[in-house]
Amino acid sequence: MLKGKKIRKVIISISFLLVLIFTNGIQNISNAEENLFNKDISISPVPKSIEEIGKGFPINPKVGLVKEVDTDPMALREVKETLKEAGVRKIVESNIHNSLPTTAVTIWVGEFSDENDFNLVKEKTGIDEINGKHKEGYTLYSGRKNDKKHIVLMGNDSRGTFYSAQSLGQLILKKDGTDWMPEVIIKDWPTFPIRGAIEGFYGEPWSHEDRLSQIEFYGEHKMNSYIYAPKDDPYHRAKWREPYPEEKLNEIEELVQTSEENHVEFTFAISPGVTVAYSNDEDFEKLVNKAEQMWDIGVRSFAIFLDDIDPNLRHSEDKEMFGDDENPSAAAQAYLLNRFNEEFIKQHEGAERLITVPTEYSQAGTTPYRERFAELVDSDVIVQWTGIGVVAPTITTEDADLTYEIFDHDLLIWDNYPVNDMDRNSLFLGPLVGRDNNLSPENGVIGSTANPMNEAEASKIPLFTVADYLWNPKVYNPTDSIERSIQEFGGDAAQALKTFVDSSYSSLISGKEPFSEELAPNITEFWKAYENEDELRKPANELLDKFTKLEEAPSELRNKLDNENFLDEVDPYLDKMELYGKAGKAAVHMLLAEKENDPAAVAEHKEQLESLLVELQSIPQTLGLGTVQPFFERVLYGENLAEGKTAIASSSEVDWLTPELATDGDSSTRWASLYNDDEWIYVDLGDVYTINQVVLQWEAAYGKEYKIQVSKDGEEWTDVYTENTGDGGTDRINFNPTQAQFVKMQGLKRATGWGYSLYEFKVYEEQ
Ligand code: LTM
Repeated sequence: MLKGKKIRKVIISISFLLVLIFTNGIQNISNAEENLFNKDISISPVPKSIEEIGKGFPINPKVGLVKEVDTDPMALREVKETLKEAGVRKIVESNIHNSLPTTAVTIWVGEFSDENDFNLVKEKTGIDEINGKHKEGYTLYSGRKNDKKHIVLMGNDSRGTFYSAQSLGQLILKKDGTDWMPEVIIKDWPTFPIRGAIEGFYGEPWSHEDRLSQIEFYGEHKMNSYIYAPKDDPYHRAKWREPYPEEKLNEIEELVQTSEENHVEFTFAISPGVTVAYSNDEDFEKLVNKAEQMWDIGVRSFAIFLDDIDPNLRHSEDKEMFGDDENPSAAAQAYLLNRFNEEFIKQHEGAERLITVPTEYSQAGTTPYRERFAELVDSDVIVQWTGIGVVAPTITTEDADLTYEIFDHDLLIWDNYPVNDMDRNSLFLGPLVGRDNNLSPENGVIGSTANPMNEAEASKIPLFTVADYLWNPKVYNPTDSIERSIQEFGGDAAQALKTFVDSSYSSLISGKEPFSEELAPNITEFWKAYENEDELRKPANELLDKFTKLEEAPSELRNKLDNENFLDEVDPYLDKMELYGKAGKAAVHMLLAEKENDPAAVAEHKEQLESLLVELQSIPQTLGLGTVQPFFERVLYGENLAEGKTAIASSSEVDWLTPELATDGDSSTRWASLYNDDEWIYVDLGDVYTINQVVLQWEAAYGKEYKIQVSKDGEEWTDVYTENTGDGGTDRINFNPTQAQFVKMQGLKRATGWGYSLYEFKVYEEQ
């Protein structure tokens, strides 16, 4: 935690300032004084309002600290750590009711909700009005009175005080080696009451250490919720009836304690739906026993999840009891939830509201199940919802209003971002996007928990942006937020980390590939100069610089980033990135050598490029560098004649998986046929060429047996190649040079029950 703070102190966030000034009228940074330091202020999540009121002052080695008897101990801990880091060696502590310190700098920490106490703080420090209404809110004031400097950290409640301490840790800056406190008034509070993460993915659960570190991270970023629901923790789902063994229980107890110490609500979730008999008393008892086991170690928040299960009732006793209901599943589930709510939650004083996720959590609009579920489930149960779609590209206020109307229960978003359990060879490091800036509890949404990646450390990069959004969605700016996340996480290696994040951005909610997009104009300029016989050096050097960035970022990260877990998690991705950089350089050098009529150098670079491409292929992890592979292919095989050309197919599986998507040059889009063996697709090259190579980039629905046929008129077809043992992936097919305008993949036998599906269908001319 300490290290994180140190890094934050030197963050430069001019863009943050711009966000404050231009995107939200509430915020106001006074520029009455020419003060360079305001450019360095970076608080994340972005506060609701911040006003700079003076030049700031240095933090002396000896400071006073005034607290209340019941000042939040975690806030005090944070303040003391921050002060220690700021070089404070002596803290003169006193209670507000005792004699006050006479130090040059005094820090006041507490809620000061008693009127007399507040008046005293006012009189001594000069703080005027406060923001006292919002839960978890705080006022942070730093200024001067009678030659003394004061920092007031005043929470509206204990969590608010804790958050004011977190903001303090981010405010103190380094100025010529001195720790410097800017003079500001911050009035801040969260928009969403529940903000956090749900460890709700399939696959390898996080380690105990990962979880401890996550919980601290949530506290630092003003997230207040962690839902424990790893699908592949057997005691959570498959073996839900069994109590946790002692060792696991001890770990969970430590998680609960750490959560408390970081003002995070630990929710224990159980997923009994795979095997439970909803009406069975013994099953109910097992459920309650499991919850009791958790209660005894300090858990106060519970969830029963019913996602990804058979929507039909399986047990005869359930069929008997609920079979006649208008929606038997909803009735059975409501029975179990309400019984647990009544007989466990309501019987335990201090228990939080029960949380659930229904079986139909991602559909658009109403369904008979949803209607019945809404009608029957106790009104105080919180319902999780993923937005429209399991991984919702957007979540709008309209979606929320409609879903709230349907479920008629408070909604808590289960945001399936940045989860990558469905694509274990990709990292989703980009910011949260597509969530409406105007979404708020007024739309029935009381918060959101983001489902992260199996890679815990790497998840912190996008989770930072989730925290930013949930605290202050109105001013949330994904580009600015991810920038601040990179600065914080990357520290000295921030630049290299940015290159890495920009190459691992793509996800199901954002098709963006920033590094690839940055590279695209360099590639275009390079080819333009190459083809027009223009001076190639300048565009070549610019392109080489970009590839050098890719090549060098991994070693810079490995050398400068003090985060072994992260480096382990992303190791193969870094290897791949380095290879891309090397291959890119070899490709550029190959073409330069060709222009310089140096066949020996061409051969050398070509061989190097080919062997790097083999190495690249051997690493299954993927990066969001879509423009790079076509560049390599063009260098080696010439232009893809099919790109952008008309494609015709025998059928499309659905109307949006059209044939042109196989010739659009974008390997993330695809054509798919109906589920028949004899389906086909052909491309019209627009003219007759002498061709000798076809590349088929298959989706999971690939051809086991197929032919490549060519034609000059699109009517008479000649076979040039037959495949009898296709294994999917990428098929690079060479055949004798032949003249053709039309090139066809004629399916003979599908490999799966699906049809044929191609990301790309490429055709190359003889070199
Ligand atoms: O989203 C929900 C409610 N359930 C599961 C998650 O456990 C899983 O991690 C995500 C992403 O694969 N999809 C789900 O359907």
